[in-house]
Amino acid sequence: MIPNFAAVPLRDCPAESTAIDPSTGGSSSDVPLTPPNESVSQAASAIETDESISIRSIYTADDLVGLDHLDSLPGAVPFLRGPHQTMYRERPWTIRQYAGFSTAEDSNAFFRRNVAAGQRGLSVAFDLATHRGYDSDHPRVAGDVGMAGVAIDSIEDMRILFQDIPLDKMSVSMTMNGAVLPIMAMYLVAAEEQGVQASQLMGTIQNDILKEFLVRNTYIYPPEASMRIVADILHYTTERMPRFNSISISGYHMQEAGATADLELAYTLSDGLEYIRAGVNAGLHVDQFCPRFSFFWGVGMDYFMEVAKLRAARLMWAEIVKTFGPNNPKSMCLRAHCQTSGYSLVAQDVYNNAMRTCIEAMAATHGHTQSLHTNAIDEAFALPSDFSARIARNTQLFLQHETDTCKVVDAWGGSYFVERLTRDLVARAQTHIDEIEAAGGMTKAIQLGIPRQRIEQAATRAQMNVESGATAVIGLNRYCLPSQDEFRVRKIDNAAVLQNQVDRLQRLRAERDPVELQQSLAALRHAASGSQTNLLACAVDAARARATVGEISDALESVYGRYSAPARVVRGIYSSGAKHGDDFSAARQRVAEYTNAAGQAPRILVAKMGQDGHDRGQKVIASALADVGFDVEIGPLFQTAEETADAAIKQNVQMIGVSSLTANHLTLVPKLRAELVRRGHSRMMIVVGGVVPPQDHEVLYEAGATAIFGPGTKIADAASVLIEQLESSLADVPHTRADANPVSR
Ligand code: MLC
Ligand code: 5AD
Repeated sequence: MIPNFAAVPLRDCPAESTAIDPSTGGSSSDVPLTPPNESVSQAASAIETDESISIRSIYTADDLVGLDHLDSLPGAVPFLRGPHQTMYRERPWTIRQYAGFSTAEDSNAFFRRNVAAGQRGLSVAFDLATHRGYDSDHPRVAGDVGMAGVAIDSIEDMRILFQDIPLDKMSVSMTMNGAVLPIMAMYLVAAEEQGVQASQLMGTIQNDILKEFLVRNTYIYPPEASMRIVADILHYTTERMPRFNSISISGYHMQEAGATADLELAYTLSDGLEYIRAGVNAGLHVDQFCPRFSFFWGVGMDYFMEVAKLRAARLMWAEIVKTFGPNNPKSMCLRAHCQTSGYSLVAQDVYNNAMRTCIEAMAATHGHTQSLHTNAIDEAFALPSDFSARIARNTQLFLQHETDTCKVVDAWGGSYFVERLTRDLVARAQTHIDEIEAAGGMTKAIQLGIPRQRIEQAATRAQMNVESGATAVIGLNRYCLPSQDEFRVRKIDNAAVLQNQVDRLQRLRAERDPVELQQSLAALRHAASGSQTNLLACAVDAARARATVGEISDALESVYGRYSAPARVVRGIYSSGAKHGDDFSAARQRVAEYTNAAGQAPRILVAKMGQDGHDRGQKVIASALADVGFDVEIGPLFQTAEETADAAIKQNVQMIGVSSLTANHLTLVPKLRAELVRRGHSRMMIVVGGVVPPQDHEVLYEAGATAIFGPGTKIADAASVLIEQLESSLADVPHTRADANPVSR
């Protein structure tokens, strides 16, 4: 597909942005080269990373002294240098692009096109309705069906999703956590219908519920019940699916939520430790299930740090598993999938994202990932189009076919710097693991809010650093384009997908055997109330009886209940940034003047509607607006438009900030406006922030939004716009629309 170009205005770079600022590390010549053994001047030139690791300008053989892993080899404990002896020489990493959108038919066709073009493994993205255990016709999910992934309601959809894809030959990863039972069950039945036995299936189920409570938020049941489900899946796959990876323990989402490398490493491994305990408590020996544990890392722009992270992870995991007395070395071997960083990609000068993704892909492969997804350049606008997906996939093909990446194993082995960094990162991560263990393990630490708080603080700090220019982002705070060409992004017809799903559900409900269905759901409820019967085995029976995702989830919810997490605003971090410029002070001043004149601070509800659990943007914006002087309410996740309107009125706010990252804004913003009008609050302002493609702007303005803030917006700028609009609104002057480009994500 040829991009469709149309000019869109961009926000100006800061005036000083094209000049090199020595304090930001903008020029390497600012850091004097330090001769070996001159430790005083070395210390003077040290730079502190976000992980609080001190980086000197030069490393020598002295830095390797005392490192006891240097003689280790790839393919042997502790696997620091790679899980296999021959690594990519024998078999390159799997090019595994995460994808899914709209209907099972559309996604199946996309998968097959991608495989024909060089992709080697599948990775399924489900829509948020499915993630949260709702059928497409549930009233809470209308705006989410088919938007952020493929809509799956029953075995009928699952069969279509894998049509003409031989499941005994193609390894399939499924990113599913909350609704893991119905999805695994439907996958097993779809395979069965292809004549493929469970024992032949190759692939991975994410099944990592702890990080959902931590950062990703697509949980359904409370933590304890959720861990029972994880343990039952470990049991089932251990007994019947020897080629299948039972879990993909994920740090990726932590990095996306703001975690630095040490936090991502520590909390992911702590989650892994908790899952080992769950397996052992369920009566399994580590050698029965640990060889099929797998991991998932985010890989951002700090190239060396990311290489070090992948190496450090393997070393640390081997040490952790060792304490459980494994006999099989494979139990200690950490294998991982990686995805390049979505957060690092920006809407401004969008083709730069191809270079970012390539650098990140190099870090992932030089760190020796087993499988990789490379993000598409239009990440900040929408799901990948065929055009952007091709560039993303080809990035990996280039590395595999046109470079020497696959020729040598652990090319960084022995590097003074990388080996030292690996060890320093291990030490930093270990302090966080110790903190989690002292709190009683990850489940307890999550309840105490320790990891979430540290990640949110890191996210707010990262936002501040981008805004102040301390972190360089080309095209956003350096070397900006005056305007950029827009290109065509994938657009999903939410209403058409919804109609397709509703029709198919109606046919299914009319045709299946109701007695068989009810019996299978009763058996599932019974299994959930006790502890003896495997929940996945029961879910498979229910899927065979044509139970839907929603019905299987409801059966479990009737026993376990549905979990909702408290929302909180982190204060003081954004304002503590030493490098804030005049715009921050100006925004503060502006808010203070407004507050003095009005007798109260401006009041905003930062809301999340629909099933989108990405709350980094919501949290960061809420914290930053609080720090510039707003009175901020933060709404719970997963709200309907009706609930959001009610909350805003009850909390007596003047404006609602809608944070949208999964394209449900086109359905939910007009609905929110209608609900406010219906309740007699038509003057309440609505502003929208997040991933909003330019072609959606007009629809949102028509629906009554007064401002739209895209990825990268300076929060200080946004605050000034909001005050301006509030004043216009109070003075009954029509708003000027504000496309204040860009906001934080
Ligand atoms: C590989 N093999 C070798 C070898 N290299 N054997 C000998 N020598 C070598 N050099 C063997 C392996 O042992 C294995 O066989 C087989 O080849 C396949 O290699 P693999 O390394 O296991 O690769 P793969 O099958 O791709 O599995 C990678 C994985 C797996 C283990 C990391 O878990 C996986 O595919 N994960 C993907 C997860 C994913 O896509 N997640 C998306 C999340 S997106 P054998 O016999 O040992 O199996 C998301 C976003 C969101 O979460 O929030 O929505
Ligand atoms: N298709 C392709 N990529 C997706 N991502 C999320 N959903 C999809 C999808 N349906 C990617 C984005 C996002 C990350 C979590 O996964 O890159 O940042």
